[in-house]
Amino acid sequence: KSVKSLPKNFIWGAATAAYQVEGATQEDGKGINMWDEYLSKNPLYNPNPASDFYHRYSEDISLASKYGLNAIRLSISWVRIFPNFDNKVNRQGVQYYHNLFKCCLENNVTPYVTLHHFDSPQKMIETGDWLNRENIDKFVEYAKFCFREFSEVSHWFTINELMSLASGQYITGAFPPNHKNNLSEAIQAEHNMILAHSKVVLAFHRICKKGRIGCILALKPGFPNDKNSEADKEATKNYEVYNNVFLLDGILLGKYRTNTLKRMQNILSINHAKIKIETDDLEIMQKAAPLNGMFGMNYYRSEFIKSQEGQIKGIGSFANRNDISKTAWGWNIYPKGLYVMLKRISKNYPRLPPILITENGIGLDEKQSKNDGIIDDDERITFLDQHLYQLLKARSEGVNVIGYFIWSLEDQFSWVNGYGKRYGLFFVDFESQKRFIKKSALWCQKLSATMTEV
Ligand code: GCO
Repeated sequence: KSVKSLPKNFIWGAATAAYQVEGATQEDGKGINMWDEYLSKNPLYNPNPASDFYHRYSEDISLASKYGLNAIRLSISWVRIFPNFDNKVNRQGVQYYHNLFKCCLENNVTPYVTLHHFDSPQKMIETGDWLNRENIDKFVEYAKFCFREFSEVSHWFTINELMSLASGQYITGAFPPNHKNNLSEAIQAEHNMILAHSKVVLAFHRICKKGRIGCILALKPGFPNDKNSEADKEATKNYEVYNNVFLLDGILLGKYRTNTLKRMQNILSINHAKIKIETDDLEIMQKAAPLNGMFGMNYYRSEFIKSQEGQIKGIGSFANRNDISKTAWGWNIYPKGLYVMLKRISKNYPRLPPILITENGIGLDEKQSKNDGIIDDDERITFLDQHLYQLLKARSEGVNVIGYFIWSLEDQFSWVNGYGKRYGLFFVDFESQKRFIKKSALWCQKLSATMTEV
């Protein structure tokens, strides 16, 4: 049951994020983002040089092309464009991204560009982050600048993984501003990001005559741990709204359906939390929803929900299933969850635009090969193959899924794991910055050569 060939015109890519690969955090006029500030005060990991992509991107893009990828996900670092969170443009930052996009196009690797990938300007954090509605309009101004300036880009994503960002910032506290257990702030930030996304979609359609825009959500399906337990099933319904459906409704429908809002209000009230949704918000969301030209879904794992309460009341907690294999970081390996989620959103959101799996991959604790040879990552090939198989199964049943981006093109800096969790198709020796091919890159190349009609 492994993938033998890819559909013709399939988007076959790998994904990166500016702050995770670029390094050069103080170079060419770049401003300070929330990670620069946080890591300078809490030196958990050094974000320099990361994978030194800022200087080595042409080598990495030609590797992507050589191993058969026809697309790459990149993100723009907001503070390279507007270092001081005002409207003063940093031309060196702008030029870097022009050079990068030109290199992609010359190598026939289509750039899919994310405007915000977990890297808010520090000055945004200091003025209330997404919770301050003026910052939503700052984001719209930044997006409009990019749409006008980077006309060579025709595939845009607004914000990456809204829920992972808000949860890291306001529930777990792993992301700046490191607030813990604040459900009001987390869900308000998510709603405000959905509003920001919607405003940017409307701006995109006013400015750009061609191209597509979308949003990227990390969708993590929940399944009742005990199918015969009403309590597990009820907790799972609430978990699904909390983790997936609230955001899917906001982005793809431009409204929160009655049942969605009822369950979210219930979760908020039993956690003594509340959010504000303005009527104008919903009008803007409603106008923008049908103008999404694509939808990005990041999938890593699924969870099995038991009714026993966890950190957030009302959404149960995650069962530890010893019948499900896990990664070295304890993440359930459950390829079927990708298929189930694709089928579910295809059924529940009829006007769904083309779907891209914008991240899927496995972090491994890999060592450099002895003789500088090819690194054997069969575990990653198995993981990717099993998930790609589920994607193609959903597609064969009519789901409009048109592409797959592996997380990640190369080993990179991780927000919470530093340099220890390697996801790349290419191994990076962070001392020498030498790249070493892994077997999964050869797997990509082989499949790329099979692009025939499936
Ligand atoms: C990690 C995570 C990240 C995310 C990505 C989210 O280990 O830090 O896997 O790499 O997957 O940044 O879009």
